Amino acid sequence: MGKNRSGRGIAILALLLAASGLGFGGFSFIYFNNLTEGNVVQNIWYQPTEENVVQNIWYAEYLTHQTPSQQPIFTTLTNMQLVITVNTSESVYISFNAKCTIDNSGSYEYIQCIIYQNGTEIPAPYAYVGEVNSETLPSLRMISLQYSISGLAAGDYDFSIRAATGDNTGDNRIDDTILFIQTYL
Ligand SMILES: [Ca+2]
Ligand SMILES: [Ca+2]
Repeated sequence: MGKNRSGRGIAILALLLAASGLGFGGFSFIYFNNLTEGNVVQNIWYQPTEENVVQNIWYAEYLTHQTPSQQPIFTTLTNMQLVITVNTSESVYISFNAKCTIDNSGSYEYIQCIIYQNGTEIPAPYAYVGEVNSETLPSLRMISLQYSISGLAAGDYDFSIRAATGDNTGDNRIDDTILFIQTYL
């Protein structure tokens, strides 16, 4: 009997926690898993990171909005240029984040951002955000651009983010630009 009462207590507690919502997210999640025995994790894939060790980090930001050059001219965004040193066997990880406001007042409008290595365009991946379905009101678009390069010879490298705007009328703006680069082994 004692065992049965205890079991009901746990079940009721589980229901209360589940009903309490996100405030007890951790607990309700654990109890929910216990109650749905039909759902069983089959496999988990996980690549251990112990073998990849960060060597150096470079960081640049510019948190004021700016208007990119008109396409097809791509110019370096303010502060978005880092000269890094790559040592023997190191790989490079690049991350660029930004917030774009496309004003959409004209015909099709967009902002495109490209990574440049020593002044040469890296063709892909690039970031491209623009209006959808002939929007006429401003829209907000987030950019997250990541790239990893291996096999570089040891030496200094210049990485930059250049952008262009396809813009007929009204300024399309890019804001909160952050460039993060790390080398790793
Ligand atoms: Ca438009
Ligand atoms: Ca515009």
